Amino acid sequence: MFNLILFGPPGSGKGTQSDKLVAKYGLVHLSTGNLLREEIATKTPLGLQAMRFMDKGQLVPDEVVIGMVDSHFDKHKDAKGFLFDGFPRTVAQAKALDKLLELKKTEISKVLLLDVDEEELIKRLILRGKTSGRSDDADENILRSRQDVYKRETLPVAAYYAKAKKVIHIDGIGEIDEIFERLCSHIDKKMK
Ligand code: B4P
Repeated sequence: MFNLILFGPPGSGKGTQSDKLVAKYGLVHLSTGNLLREEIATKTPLGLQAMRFMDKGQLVPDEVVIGMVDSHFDKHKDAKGFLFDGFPRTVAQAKALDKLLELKKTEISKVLLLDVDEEELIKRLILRGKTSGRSDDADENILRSRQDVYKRETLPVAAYYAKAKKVIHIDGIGEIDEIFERLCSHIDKKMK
């Protein structure tokens, strides 16, 4: 199996690039943000619980997210690999993912980290908020607090994978296709 993590702050283009990467490489896309929004849309108990955190720009509790990933993972036993998007977002989630992959006798190949400065992120998310209908994009204070949560709770995940020499920094500023090419050139090298 070939498993990648697309990593970066909120608004760095993880969702945008993931759609293109799964189409090119035939990986199973596992976006915890999308899975949580589906749970909210269908008003499941998990969704109603998650909504309380997401609306405030906070992370959903680890046990909720890990359980959800676990069951999604089980639905794709024949996958040739996974693209994890927006997961793991805490060190506890990263450790849980390592264990899950170990049970399947596989591991994370690379963590591709999209570097984008904060003012550009806020600009993108304000723009997305005008059309997305996402309550977590609607208010600049919530957008700023999502960036703070990223620095405090999610950046340590990059340090966790850096210890295993798995992190590759990618310039996340520029045209969408240009950034896609940068990502592909690293993936192609790793897949050879
Ligand atoms: P996510 O759904 O993961 O989304 P995101 O971080 O907001 O955005 P992403 O980086 O995917 O940006 P996108 O491509 O859309 O998280 C939402 C929330 O869910 C979290 O805050 C949290 O509450 C919860 N959650 C999710 N996973 C969790 C977990 N594991 N644990 C706990 N809680 C969890 O791009 C943003 C915008 O920029 C788009 O409008 C796009 O069109 C634009 N854009 C993209 N690339 C661009 C470029 N190159 N130039 C200009 N604009 C660009």
